[in-house]
Amino acid sequence: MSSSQVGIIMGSESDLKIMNEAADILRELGVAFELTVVSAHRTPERMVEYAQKASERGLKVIIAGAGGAAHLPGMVASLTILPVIGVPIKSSNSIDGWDSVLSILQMPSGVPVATVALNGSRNAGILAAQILATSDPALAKKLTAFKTQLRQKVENSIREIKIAGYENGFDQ
Ligand code: RP5
Repeated sequence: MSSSQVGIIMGSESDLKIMNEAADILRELGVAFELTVVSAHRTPERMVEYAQKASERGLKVIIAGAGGAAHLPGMVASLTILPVIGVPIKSSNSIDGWDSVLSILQMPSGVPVATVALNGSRNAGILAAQILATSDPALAKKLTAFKTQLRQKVENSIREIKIAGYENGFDQ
């Protein structure tokens, strides 16, 4: 049994520079996670074993990142009923990121992958935490504080722009 709630996997070590943003936000929110490389094409048996054992090992959500012909998130989703969040990566073998996006996004009916933006692994981490927060009030509180910070940041920028002399035109 793993103590991790979220499994972060990626097709290659070269994806880590993007996928570490999911790890960072989960760490900030105090969510236990594990992180490793699982390649759909280069280690297919490892991928099948990882996906099939994820639930019994205690994971609740899987975040899977891959670039190019990005089959990892979809194939993992086909092997587990855990929610899978897919992160398309603009990798060295990717045609401007579009191949990664479409490979992960365009799943057939019945096998969903929650696809975030290209290189959007921070959002994948936040979404994983939000899924866990539906049954974790302490985590829900942290996420509410996180969203409040986002709002305050924008409110501060609105004030600063006004102070800089620009007309607001929409005073609340
Ligand atoms: C994909 O191919 C990986 O997810 C990675 O984004 C890309 C390139 O992998 P490397 O050749 O850098 O190992 O399978």
